[in-house]
Amino acid sequence: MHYRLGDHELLLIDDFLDAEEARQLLERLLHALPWRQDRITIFGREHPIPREQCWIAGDGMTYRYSGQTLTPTPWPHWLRPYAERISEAAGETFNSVLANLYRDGSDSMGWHSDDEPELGPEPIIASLSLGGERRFRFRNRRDSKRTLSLDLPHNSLLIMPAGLQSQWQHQLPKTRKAVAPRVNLTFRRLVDA
Ligand SMILES: O=C(O)CCC(=O)C(=O)O
Repeated sequence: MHYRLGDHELLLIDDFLDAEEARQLLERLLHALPWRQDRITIFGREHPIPREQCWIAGDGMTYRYSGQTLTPTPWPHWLRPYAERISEAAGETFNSVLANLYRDGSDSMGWHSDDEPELGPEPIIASLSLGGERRFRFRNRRDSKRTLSLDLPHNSLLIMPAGLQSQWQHQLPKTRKAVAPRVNLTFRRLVDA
């Protein structure tokens, strides 16, 4: 499915993995990753982030965002083949993943763009969703009334193209609906890594 966002085209691929493969990958991610609820500082006050996360990358590839410095968990060997398949689908060579765990509807991610300097000027981001379906929203950085909402179902891959991050922000809002835990893997390429 293609969605138009200003000059950009988003691609959402449903049923990206085989059903059994997706189920097994979700189980493995839930149980085998060293999930952490890190803390961020907003206006001088420290808060726990409303989700758990795990930064997966090569040795020494730290990642800074929202005042946090994430030190990498090494690539689990079983995740590598997925990085290769997703790199192929997105036309980019990903070398790192930010994994997010939304335990229930009160976990969320606030408005932001994936525009950290480590990602270079025009990053392509590919985002694999596993588990409970959640709503995902975009808003234009210059005109916040321009928005787009889509639902990200289990086993879908969203590809955000080059150039999108500098013009659009995204968020994963909280929901009052009863939702199953969701794991999201955002594949990234750290430049000069
Ligand atoms: O959970 C999601 O689908 C979004 C994650 C996200 O925005 C990010 O990791 O930058």
